[in-house]
Amino acid sequence: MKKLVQSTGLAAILALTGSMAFAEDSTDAIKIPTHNWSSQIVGAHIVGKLLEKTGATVEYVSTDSQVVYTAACEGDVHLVHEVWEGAFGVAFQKVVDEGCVVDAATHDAKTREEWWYPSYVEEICPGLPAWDALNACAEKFATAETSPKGRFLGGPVDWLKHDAERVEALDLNFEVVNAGSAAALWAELESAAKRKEPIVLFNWTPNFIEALYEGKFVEFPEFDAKCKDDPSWGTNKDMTYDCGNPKDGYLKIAAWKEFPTKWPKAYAVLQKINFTNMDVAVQAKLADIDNMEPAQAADKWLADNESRWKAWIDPAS
Ligand code: TMO
Repeated sequence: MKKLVQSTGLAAILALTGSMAFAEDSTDAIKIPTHNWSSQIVGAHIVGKLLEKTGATVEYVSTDSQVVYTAACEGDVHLVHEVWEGAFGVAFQKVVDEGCVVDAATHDAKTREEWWYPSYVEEICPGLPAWDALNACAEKFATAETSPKGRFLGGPVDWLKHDAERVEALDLNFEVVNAGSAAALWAELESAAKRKEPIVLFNWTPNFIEALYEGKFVEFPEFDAKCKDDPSWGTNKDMTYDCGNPKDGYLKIAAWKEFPTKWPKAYAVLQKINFTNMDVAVQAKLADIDNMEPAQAADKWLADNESRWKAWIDPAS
């Protein structure tokens, strides 16, 4: 009897150490969010295809780009591979501080999201790119909807750019009109550029737009973390957002806190994925200029970057 108990105990110990040493990734699907701009959607499919190479099953879930951080906190989605500092830094940091999301990796890409104009606008509004040149020519940017104020064409509201707060804090004679989609931004830019009409709109880098148009970002007062929390910081002593967006913003990968233990092999790959500015721009271009479907664009990127991702999925590297 005693012997039996001992050997059962030994078997249990062996089984336990075995399961620890050879922990297999869960067969549950890894849920990857897709958002409303093209590099992100293509990149999501690249990330998905790389995780599939570890044996994982993945599922793509269309998700609001702010709500995604709560969803990742609750484990409803499992990663966010394009965390732009300017748009999502606050939402991301909040869930990292709560301990439910981990900062899995930082891409090499440096990002900027800001008011932007095509180059010919400098002739219409001298003094640009300095932000304080805008008020003198605000009326030239007016539309029927905003006249006599100038129109700033912002991105979809879920990118949460605080443009209206900035307009107020810097006393700009502009009104923010949010585009319903990224495609609507580019359509307005194209039609303005054809007629060389004044336009100032939200844009970012890396993006495919820089391959199509010469242009510049408006230079607002330099970003400082205090600008968004401390009204007394900056030129306006009573208001926050009297500054621009970060110029060298990070691009990070976030993961649900259970990801590393639930899918350890997939997590090791996720941590090695590293996109450059060129990668993100190319991902946008494949969708927006070459009109590829996301999965097809992802296959193209993977075919063109094989030696890089082979190193990312190699457990020995
Ligand atoms: C988050 N975005 C790249 C659309 O600015």
